[in-house]
Amino acid sequence: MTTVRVVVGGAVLDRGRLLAARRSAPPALAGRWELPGGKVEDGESPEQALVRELREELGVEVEPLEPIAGEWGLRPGFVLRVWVARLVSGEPRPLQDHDELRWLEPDEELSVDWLDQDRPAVAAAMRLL
Ligand code: 9L3
Ligand code: MG
Repeated sequence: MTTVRVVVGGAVLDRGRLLAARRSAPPALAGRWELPGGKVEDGESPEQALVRELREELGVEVEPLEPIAGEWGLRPGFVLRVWVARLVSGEPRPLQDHDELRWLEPDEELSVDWLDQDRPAVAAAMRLL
């Protein structure tokens, strides 16, 4: 049996803007922008993992709302799935793995260098703004 591990990303929306996070690690990904998140651990749902990851990485509380249709291959054995999420409380700060955060307006989608795998979900999330 092959188990595919899910990496969950959050399309965090607040006041008509989408949160983008610039990775500081690992070196191969540093400087590229992503929808923040991380690996779903055993026994967790993707939504639970997203809430945990964004608490750890950004110091915020979010409420996952709905998945964006689709999944995108990462390195072998890992796929990216993305949930739309609402910022519930806190001001995001780059506590781990990121060195810059930006809230993007609808016309700023292409103003940062997104990781390739994140681009379809970013486009879908921007259509929700
Ligand atoms: N990844 C890609 N796009 C994303 C996220 C959150 C993660 N939106 C990739 C980068 C890493 C792997 O997934 O290679 C695991 O992510 P993390 O646990 O280092 O955040
Ligand atoms: Mg992460």
